[in-house]
Amino acid sequence: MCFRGVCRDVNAQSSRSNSEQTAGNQIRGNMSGKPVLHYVSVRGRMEPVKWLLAAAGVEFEERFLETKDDLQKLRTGGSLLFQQVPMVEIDGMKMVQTRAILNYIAAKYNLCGKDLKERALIDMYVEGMADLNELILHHDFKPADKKEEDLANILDKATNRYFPVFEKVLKDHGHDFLVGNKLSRADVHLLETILMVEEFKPDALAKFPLLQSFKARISNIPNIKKFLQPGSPRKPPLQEKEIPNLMAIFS
Ligand code: IBG
Repeated sequence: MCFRGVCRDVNAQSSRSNSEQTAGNQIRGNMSGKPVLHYVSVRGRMEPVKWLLAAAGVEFEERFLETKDDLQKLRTGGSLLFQQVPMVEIDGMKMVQTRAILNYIAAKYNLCGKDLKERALIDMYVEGMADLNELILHHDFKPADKKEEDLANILDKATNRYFPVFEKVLKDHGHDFLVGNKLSRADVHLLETILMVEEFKPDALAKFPLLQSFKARISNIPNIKKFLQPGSPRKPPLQEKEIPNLMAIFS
């Protein structure tokens, strides 16, 4: 899907204007050693990247595209392999493609299981969640007359296809985490997904007691707890009024 971009301050730590930040980023690169996340100032495709970094306890900086020109600057500067964001500067690379970025972070911070078989399970769970998340991502951009039907489909898929699978995994596996006995990216992505579905339907977990306790447990892991607190880089749900600017940036 194509939208427009925006460039704004991430952690709200800087008093410089957005355009100064954007221009500065082109010139300076990243002196802090922290990953730098280039995206618009909404959840979109960057949010799971922030979740993984936060879960791993990694601090990062954000550069928000605010105009199509901001996106264009990254393109003409040769920073975007496929002319698209998300883009993450990390370990001397300018990574694009959300899944590649997530795979790298998960591998680097040992969130992919202890062996190939754990990794295979984690990948299956994560890909299932990615399918559901893709539906959620596109919901905000559906025309008004299709929104109700689209939401019904999301809730149907969440509560009749995906949540039952993860409820059963937790039951059969019998540990605190989806795979092995240690936090993996699957746990992090599942918590993110649960919270998004609950924004649509607060009682979405009513029939899933193990997912309820999973949610409480994972939310309480210190790095994740911090990310869930107000003032963190986590983004709120997209607002209708933000859509025209996104369309302007990416169209
Ligand atoms: N497969 C790529 C990935 O996962 O990184 C897709 C990237 C992508 O589509 N990026 C969009 C883009 O750069 C921005 S995300 N478009 C410009 C172009 O020329 O293709 C847009 C988006 C939002 C919210 I914001 C939900 C879904 C998509």
